[in-house]
Amino acid sequence: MTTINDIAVSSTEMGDRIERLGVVGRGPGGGLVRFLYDDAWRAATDLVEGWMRHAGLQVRRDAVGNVFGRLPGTTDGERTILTGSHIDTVRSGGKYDGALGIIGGIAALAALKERAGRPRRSLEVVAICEEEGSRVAGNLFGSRGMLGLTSTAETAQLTDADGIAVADMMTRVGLDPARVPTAARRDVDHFVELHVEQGPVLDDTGVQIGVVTGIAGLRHQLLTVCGRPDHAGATPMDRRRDALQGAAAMALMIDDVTRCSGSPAVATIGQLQVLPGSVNTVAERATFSLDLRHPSDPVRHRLLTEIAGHCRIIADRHGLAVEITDRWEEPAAQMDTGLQQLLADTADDSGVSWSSLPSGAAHDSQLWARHVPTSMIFVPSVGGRSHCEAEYTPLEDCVRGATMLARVLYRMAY
Ligand code: HGY
Ligand code: MN
Ligand code: MN
Repeated sequence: MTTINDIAVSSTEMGDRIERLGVVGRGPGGGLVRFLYDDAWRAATDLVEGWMRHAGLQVRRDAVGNVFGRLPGTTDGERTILTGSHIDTVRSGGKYDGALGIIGGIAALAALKERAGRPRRSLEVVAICEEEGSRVAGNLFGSRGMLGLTSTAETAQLTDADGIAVADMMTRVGLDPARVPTAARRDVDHFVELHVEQGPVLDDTGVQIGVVTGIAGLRHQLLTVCGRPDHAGATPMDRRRDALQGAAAMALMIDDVTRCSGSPAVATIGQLQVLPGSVNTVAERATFSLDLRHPSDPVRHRLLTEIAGHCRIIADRHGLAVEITDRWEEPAAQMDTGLQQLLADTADDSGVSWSSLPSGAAHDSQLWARHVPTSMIFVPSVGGRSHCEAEYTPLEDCVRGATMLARVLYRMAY
């Protein structure tokens, strides 16, 4: 009889795959740029599809481009336990965010097939087509597709910075936007995601595995500050309506308000555009993004209301107008307590150290958790670095995470 300690993933294969996927989309600066339906995305999905086939899984792609590898079950074969993560990256991203959950998921299913044979319940690994919102503000587009939360109409409306509609991107990679609704699934019972922590907790404490308790909620906004263009040399300082100076005051205020609220509130301004963009013209318009997160939805909403109020006061003081547009909101999510316990017990039985921790980063699991019992396994991120080329997790930790995933899936499906 198989016991969980008989189940282990191949370290050589995982190491090789992390490196191979880790160069697909590598830009001149070194980081990865692998955006929804671009050439790197295409190459990456082909690569992982090949690995799924090599593992002897039944492979298919759905209508939005999610790639699945299935290990069919025997007695309860119609229902599925799904694992996986996203194949896309942020701009200049690292090679572990998302990729580890796919590579680790394939390794886990391959190990289970080899060591334990066919499961009772079907197991699937998925390379999710999009999570980051890097190319279009379609965050979690792949998981939304599987959950029936997107539509053909949305693919016509959503465009990238060059005005290309998702529908046209899809056609270019051989997907039919009219078929988007067929990506919806009703057979998924659980979602389990392996991911790098992307923060410093596990690395600082030397704990091997994180059992995720919940995921912070977030809102993305676009703030547009409007002033008046004037000559940089001839306009006295007291006659200016400088949009960038207003935006800068707002940025400092947002940092202050968030710090005063205390941890775990976080606010990030990652994008700023100034128009007309001349060195010698006072800024007419400054547009910046705001990413604000907190695990308590009411606290997040209160902070956003406070920030909006201060923005209006700053705008008035500078003779400016400010417009705030909501781009995306994802409420906080709780991971399933039964699955957290199962993961903790499995770590104990494997002699692996673990601790419970919340996720500050957003994940596909955040959406899945509203629909099916969901859990996340974290492995350490060296220095807590992520969303940059420096993102790194030693192979030994990646292998340990994938082995924990395989053992948890074994307990759930066999
Ligand atoms: O933004 C996030 O937290 C995630 O990495 N998409
Ligand atoms: Mn990310
Ligand atoms: Mn991720």
